[in-house]
Amino acid sequence: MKERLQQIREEAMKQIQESDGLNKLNEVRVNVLGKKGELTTIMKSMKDLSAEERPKFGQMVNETRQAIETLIEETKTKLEAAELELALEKEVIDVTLPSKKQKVGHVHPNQLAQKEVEDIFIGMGYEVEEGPEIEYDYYNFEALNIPPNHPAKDEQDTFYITPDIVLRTQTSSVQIHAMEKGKLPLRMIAPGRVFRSDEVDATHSPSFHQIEGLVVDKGITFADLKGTLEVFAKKMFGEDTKVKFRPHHFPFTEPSAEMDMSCFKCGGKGCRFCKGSGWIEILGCGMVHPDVLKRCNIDTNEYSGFAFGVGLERIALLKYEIDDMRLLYENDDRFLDQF
Ligand code: 2NL
Repeated sequence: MKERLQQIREEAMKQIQESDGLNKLNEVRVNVLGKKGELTTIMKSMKDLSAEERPKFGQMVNETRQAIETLIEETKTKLEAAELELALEKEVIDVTLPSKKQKVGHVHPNQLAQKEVEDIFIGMGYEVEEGPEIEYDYYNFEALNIPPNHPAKDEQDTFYITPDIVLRTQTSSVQIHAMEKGKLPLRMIAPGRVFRSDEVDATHSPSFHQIEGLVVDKGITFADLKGTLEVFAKKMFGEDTKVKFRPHHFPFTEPSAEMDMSCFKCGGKGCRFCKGSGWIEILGCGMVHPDVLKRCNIDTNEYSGFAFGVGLERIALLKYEIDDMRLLYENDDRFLDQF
């Protein structure tokens, strides 16, 4: 039996040393020390020994068990360290590698143009105000002198949410709210998204942007309107820009006008850009209709005002010489990267 014990010990030690992983080591441990292991089996056969041999042999078995357990522990520690080392090596991150390139966006030409218009008017003491894109019929039409039977109110031109709630067709509603608040004088611009039930083509879209302007103060005249909008055109399109006003009609202004500016491409000689006329139509404007002021509880004996509206896309197309409005909505990187 002693020899058998010695054999078990040597065999176990060898197998432990040859273990190449924690699983293998555990297998050896179970085979030798486990409930049905070799060492346990030999312990059980101790009953066949004589009474004096038994304690001696018992001690030897215990020593063997101890020695095997110690070696298993040591080997386990070594194998664990080796496995950790391997894992760390595999997971190593090379911080010197170049990172993935994140594409940097560009400011949209609409935004560029809006910012420029805003800065020009802020420079003249105007405030920039915003308002809701969904409006009551009253603020979009009625307050602006647009009567119930006006063609602009046709469902072919306006998106209706309910019979008296619409997607705003102009940002004038923001200015009506401002006038209703009653804090005068008023010098403001209202940039924002507006909606018209239009088919998409090179110059139309069901959703576009507008900037409206409004001044209400004592003694405001058409001369103030002309001077202000001339300064705007020069700052926006260059100091050599000339402007002229043509009579027009809007329900919310009286008198009303459209402003043309000299073509910044040919300086007024006539070219493809201005279709040979030397002039480019740029905005609509006028003196705020007294009925509009009165509806906002503004005393027309004391106060008067002027207003204008300009399409942001139109400004962007002109300023950056883009020939199709659809380019502004497609978000094609190759287009936007140019700005
Ligand atoms: C255009 C030009 C315009 C206004 C908008 C306005 C706003 C208030 C009162 C009076 Cl609160 N007028 N806005 C005035 C003139 C022209 O827009 O071409 N629109 C389609």
